[in-house]
Amino acid sequence: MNALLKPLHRPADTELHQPRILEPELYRYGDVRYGDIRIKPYSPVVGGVVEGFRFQPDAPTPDDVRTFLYRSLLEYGFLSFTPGSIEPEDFERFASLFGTPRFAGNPQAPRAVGETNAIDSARKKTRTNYIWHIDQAYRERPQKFTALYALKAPQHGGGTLFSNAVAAYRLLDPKFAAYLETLTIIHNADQMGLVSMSYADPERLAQARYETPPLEVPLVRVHPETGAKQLFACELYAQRVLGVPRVVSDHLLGIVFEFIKSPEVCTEYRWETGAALIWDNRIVQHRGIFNYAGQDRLLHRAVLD
Ligand SMILES: O=C(O)CCC(=O)C(=O)O
Ligand SMILES: [Fe+2]
Repeated sequence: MNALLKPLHRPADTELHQPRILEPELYRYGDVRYGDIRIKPYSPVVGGVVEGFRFQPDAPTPDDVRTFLYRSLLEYGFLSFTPGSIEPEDFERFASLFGTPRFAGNPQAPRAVGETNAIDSARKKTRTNYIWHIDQAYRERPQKFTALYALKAPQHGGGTLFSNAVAAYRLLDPKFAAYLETLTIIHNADQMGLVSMSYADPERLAQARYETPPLEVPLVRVHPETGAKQLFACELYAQRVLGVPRVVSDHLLGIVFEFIKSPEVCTEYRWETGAALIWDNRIVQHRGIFNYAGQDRLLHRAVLD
């Protein structure tokens, strides 16, 4: 008899008959301690909350503490620091613990202090930060980390959503995942109008367009430090999958975007004034949530190579 023709009355093989779930090692439940510092999971598969740490601007942060925080960032995807951990004027120096700050603003998100830029609800009219993305995924060398500091958090709403895009990849059927790994896509900074909407001056716009040509990138990216595979295609920048018909490209990207949004791998980070956040763009995807109309929201942002 054809091996595919199986009688249906026998009990189903639950593992073969249902979609994949995440391996237990991707979940974080317990607290981790290092001296006075404690890291609690923010959600089961993405994010950690750092407690018991206070950034001292006048004394070098000990190497072992810095290494602990850095390793934890690679483990949790993002780390949040509770209000009181970092003073607003120390934000850029704090962020420098994880990498070298590089200015990455535009007229809508202008320079704040030093190399940081501001995300200010009073000024920023572009809304591309509310579309799922990986920062600067349209560049040859995108930034590793992004850090934010809340100078003014809205009382209601205005959170930042995170997806663990490594875990999202691990939700895929392995054969399908292996196929996706063979594909490249075009990431285009202006796919959803980020560049066009940021510059009113035609010459500056032309210059910005020239500096950010569409780029061929892998659909699945390998983290250079951990070796983990991340779904790299993101809604804000992905234009098309190369080498397949338009309809296939649309559907493949649609599946990737659906997986990024799986509640199993997502969480909403809720801001408090004085809180800081840093994430590894090689692990997570993120987006803001626009549900705070009429309230002020002011974040300072450091981009780290
Ligand atoms: O507004 C937000 O919560 C997201 C900001 C963002 O995308 C970024 O800072 O890179
Ligand atoms: Fe972003």
